[in-house]
Amino acid sequence: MQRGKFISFEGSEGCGKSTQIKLLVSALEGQGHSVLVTREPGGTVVGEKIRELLQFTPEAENMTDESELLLFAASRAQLVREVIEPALDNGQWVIADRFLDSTTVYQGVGRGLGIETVGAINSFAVGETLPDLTILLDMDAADGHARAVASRGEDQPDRIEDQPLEFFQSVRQGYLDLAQKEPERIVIVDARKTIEEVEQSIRGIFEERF
Ligand code: T5A
Repeated sequence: MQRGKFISFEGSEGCGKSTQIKLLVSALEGQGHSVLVTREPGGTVVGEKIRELLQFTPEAENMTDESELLLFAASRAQLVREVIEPALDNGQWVIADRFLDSTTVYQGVGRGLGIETVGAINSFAVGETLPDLTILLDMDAADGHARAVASRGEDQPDRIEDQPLEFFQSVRQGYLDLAQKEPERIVIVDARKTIEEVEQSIRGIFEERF
């Protein structure tokens, strides 16, 4: 059995990851691939409990940045071993809506915990499981925020979405720095374009890579 491909989507809020993942899944399935989509935090019983704690538990408002980092890592450690590795071994393609780069930039840069510290914890959490390709949907943080607010409607922002604009600006810069360090794995796509144009760019990258 040929091992499946592992692709992650990254970017700050409202950049269009979920929208593009849906389109990509239907294209890949149309080519005969079996595809599994994961989201982070979450994706397992343990991970969904952690998601609730991280995002929607008002009593957890005094959570320290260090605890936040370890909880994201714990959710991912479970997801990798329980879901991602078995699926890849089974020949499935795995599309991850966020993976370890989110922790590097949100906790390492945004929260200021440092990318070396976060890198060590990320490595412990995921072991050898790294994406073959990462699509970074890049756009101005304020525009992404406006999209996210519009699509949220009446729903309240979660604990992280509620951060000030500067937080998301540093997250964006963190992603761009990461892409510069790992140009083979991380490909930047201009997320300001229309949904169809972004989809075409991603298709082009897939045709070239796989
Ligand atoms: N987090 C996560 C950490 O801090 N550390 C970590 O390690 C991890 C894994 C996750 C939160 O946790 C943080 C990051 C996040 O703050 P989430 O609920 O999963 O929270 O939220 P996000 O991943 O940020 O997802 P969003 O729903 O905000 O953004 P998406 O998925 O990127 O955007 P999408 O596709 O839902 O689109 C948003 C809106 O824009 C429109 C869509 O129709 C939708 O209305 N849209 C476009 N409009 C115009 N042009 C385009 N090209 C468009 N593409 C989409």
